Amino acid sequence: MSAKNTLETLAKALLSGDVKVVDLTAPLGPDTPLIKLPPEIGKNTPKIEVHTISNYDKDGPFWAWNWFKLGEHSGTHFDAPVHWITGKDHPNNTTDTIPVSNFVAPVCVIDCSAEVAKNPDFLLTADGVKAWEKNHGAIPKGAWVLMRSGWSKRNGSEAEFLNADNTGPHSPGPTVDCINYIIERGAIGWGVETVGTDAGQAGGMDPPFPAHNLMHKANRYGLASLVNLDQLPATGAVLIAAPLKFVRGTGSPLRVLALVPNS
Ligand code: 23J
Ligand code: MN
Repeated sequence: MSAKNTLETLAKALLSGDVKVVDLTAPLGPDTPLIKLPPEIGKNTPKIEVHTISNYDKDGPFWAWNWFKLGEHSGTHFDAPVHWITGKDHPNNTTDTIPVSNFVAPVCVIDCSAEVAKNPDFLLTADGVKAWEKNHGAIPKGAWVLMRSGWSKRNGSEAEFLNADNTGPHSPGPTVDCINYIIERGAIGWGVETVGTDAGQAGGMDPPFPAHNLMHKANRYGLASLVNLDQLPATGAVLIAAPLKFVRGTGSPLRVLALVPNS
């Protein structure tokens, strides 16, 4: 099929509902849960603030508008390679310079929700990814790989979402060998339902925070705090994830959408 026919078919399918648009984005506001790093390892991102400029009043009689204070890594957000020291010297590693062709890509969804329901510290391994590939085919070069964990059910409560105790946060994520394997397959990025792309206990891995350390070292991307992954097929959807064009941005809140065949 020609590219023109492909797009005409897509446009018709969007209008007819044969292709659905699924929102993978959590609500963004002052109640959005934010990561809490132990103060010994670094500073934290500030609470989100929204301030009124005018609300059809003396400050602007016919209009309403607000301004906000927001960390780059807040809510459903994109991690650019420059976010991590291992990715700092890559070309086009910031939100304003990443080639936009990377913002529309096929997506593989690995369902770990049963394992995570039993164990909040569940880690997806390279063998886990290979077992998924036996059922669904090889991860195509240039695809996003998303870990479906069911964790977004906790997104309404910061305490449940962070799930921290005196031994630190307990939430699922990838092992070092999992990330090395998806990089080898040519994945463009790694996305999760949790507050960051790494597991709660990933600070103790070697290297620490492997999803950040290794993906960004390979000039690849991350997506955190995704929702509605249970509405995606294992393969066959297209992800649209375009961060704001922050100049030299290390990441950005964004609207993440998936184009999904209506089953
Ligand atoms: C800074 C330090 C550690 C982590 C993170 C940020 C994130 O998860 C993030 O939002 O990129 S783990
Ligand atoms: Mn981040």
